[in-house]
Amino acid sequence: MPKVKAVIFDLDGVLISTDHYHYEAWKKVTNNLNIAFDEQVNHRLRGVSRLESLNIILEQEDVQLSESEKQLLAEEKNRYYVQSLQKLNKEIVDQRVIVTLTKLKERGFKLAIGSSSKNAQYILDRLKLTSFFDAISDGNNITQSKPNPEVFLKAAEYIVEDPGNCIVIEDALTGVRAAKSAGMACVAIGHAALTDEADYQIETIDEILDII
Ligand code: B16
Ligand code: MG
Repeated sequence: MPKVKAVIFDLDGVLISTDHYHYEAWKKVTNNLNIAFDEQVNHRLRGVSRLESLNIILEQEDVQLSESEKQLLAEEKNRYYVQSLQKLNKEIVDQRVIVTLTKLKERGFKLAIGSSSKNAQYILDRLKLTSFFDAISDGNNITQSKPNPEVFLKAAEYIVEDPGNCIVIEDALTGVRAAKSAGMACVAIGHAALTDEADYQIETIDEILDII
């Protein structure tokens, strides 16, 4: 592996887990529509953009909606989700996250976020994590979501680093594929650790400190 100079973190599922908030928000939308939605479908939404998530939910039930109807449902889901995000605060951040980010900064690595979420900045602010990062690449600055590499390539561009010197930490298979197709090394954590498509698998985030 070439010398790693920068670490790009996925947000949801890596630095914080808001899966259940996404699930509850989509559940309210699907209940209103009277269509089926369960934890297994929710699992397929990991790392996937809001509109693509809705398409995955609708394809289960073969529901046809116009683009403007979908837009309204995605906005409704986001209102529920953002309401839940009010519960986030710095006390709920796993101490291993703080220790890992602190030590990586001390060791001179550039740190960036590479998230599909359009709420990434808000979440980081609520968790008081924003100051650790040199750049945030998220759902607001991309046109194609993971497994397209755009979000990670933009992160590398923002921190002025060669993609080959970046390592990505991801919890979603789509994110692992995005990282690999960006030409970056990838560490899988959580659900993505079940795949061998990443270069490394870890159980807890502080294990990165032994890898790079
Ligand atoms: P939003 P990540 C992703 O975040 C989530 O894993 C995924 O479930 C969600 O649909 C996506 O963000 C979009 O989020 O609705 O807030 O824009 O894992 O890429 O940090
Ligand atoms: Mg994720």
